[in-house]
Amino acid sequence: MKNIRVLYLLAPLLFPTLVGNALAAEPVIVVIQKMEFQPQEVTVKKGGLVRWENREKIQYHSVWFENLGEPEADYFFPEEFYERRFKSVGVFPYRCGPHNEMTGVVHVVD
Ligand SMILES: [Cu+2]
Repeated sequence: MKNIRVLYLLAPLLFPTLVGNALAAEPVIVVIQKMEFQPQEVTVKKGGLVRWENREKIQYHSVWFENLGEPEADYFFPEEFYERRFKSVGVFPYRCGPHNEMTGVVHVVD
């Protein structure tokens, strides 16, 4: 958990995609609860921000865009969240690293 907190502090330096939230519309929220992404599919405009909020009681999860060839994403815990900005149009499936059956899709449109 400590590592995740440090990551959030450093995130604007490490991940430019997380910068500039204040300039964008409200993020689209995906709730993580009962081992599911809710809703399972969301659509955002190009440049839009998606925020995954962990609302479990004790269970950690991740949001891993495995199909993009990225390394497995960090876990985040109840009351923590993960954000990602989508800069290109497309269909982006993802899953939870530790729970194969938890899947979702982000559609990015012009
Ligand atoms: Cu999970």
